Amino acid sequence: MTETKRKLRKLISDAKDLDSVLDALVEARDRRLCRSVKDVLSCCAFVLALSAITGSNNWSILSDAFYRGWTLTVGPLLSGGHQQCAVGLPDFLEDVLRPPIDCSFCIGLEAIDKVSNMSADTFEKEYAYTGRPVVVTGDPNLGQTTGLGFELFKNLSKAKQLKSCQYFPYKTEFQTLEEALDMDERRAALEPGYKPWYIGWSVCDYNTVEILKRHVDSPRFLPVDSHYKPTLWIFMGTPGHGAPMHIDKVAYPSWQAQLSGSKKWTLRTPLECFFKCKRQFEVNMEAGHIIILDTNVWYHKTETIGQDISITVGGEYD
Ligand SMILES: O=C(O)CCC(=O)C(=O)O
Repeated sequence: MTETKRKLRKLISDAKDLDSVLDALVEARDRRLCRSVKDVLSCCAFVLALSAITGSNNWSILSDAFYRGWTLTVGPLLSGGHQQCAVGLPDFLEDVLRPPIDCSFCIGLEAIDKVSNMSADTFEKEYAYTGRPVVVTGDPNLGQTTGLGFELFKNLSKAKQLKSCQYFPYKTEFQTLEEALDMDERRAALEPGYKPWYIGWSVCDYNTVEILKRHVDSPRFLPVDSHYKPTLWIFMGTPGHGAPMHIDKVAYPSWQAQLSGSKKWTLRTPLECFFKCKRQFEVNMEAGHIIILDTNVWYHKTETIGQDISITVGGEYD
């Protein structure tokens, strides 16, 4: 007897009524259909990735055709008849199908600049809109950061004053930010024997942003006429953990200030720039450093290093 038949037989003997048996069968059929659709998509993705890597001009024609095919045929078909398949494109396909990036932002770049006391003028001319990452030290606004840490977040969360818009549990088991901030105090304090953790979340609720802004200011060198979104991002966690390699789809470039602890950033150029630019950069951030990064063009991953919990706050500017 095949594995599938064995499973079905068990399902039928466990089932309470005919309806649940039928549901299970429909589910099994949909899952099988999803699998074959995913196989076809993977093949297409492979061809697209290959043409992207080799810099083929056919890339945009191919990816455009793929997107059209998806939105006109596969998407509606999946969402109409087979709810389980009606998911967005898998992450790796999103990556492959994103519009190709103009590599001018990384051409000739050999290392990430470190600038102390960056002026608004230099920032605007050399870094703000060029896609060149930079690490800034000695920003006076960051020197005034007070009390932003686990304790404050925990208290705000308990008082229902910490509203998050997006939450990333990464490899932790915490389903919500509230759950994460309610973790065992000894685990939060990094006591030996307790499980490591790393989480991130965004705050876009006006009142919550205002509360956090009493504790931390945006970097002084950001363009004065920047209408940056009031959203703030917080990432924090224990050594050895961080965010996996990914590329973002956010509106603007970002800044991120290291408030405490240390974190290693690994930046990778997109595939289409592999033969035009250096492929990978690393930079270690210490408390008081601010990284400027266009996370829409740089793949990036992070890892807390050193002995302490890393806490960062960041945002976007335009
Ligand atoms: O700081 C981190 O650990 C992750 C940051 C990140 O992935 C982002 O800003 O897109």
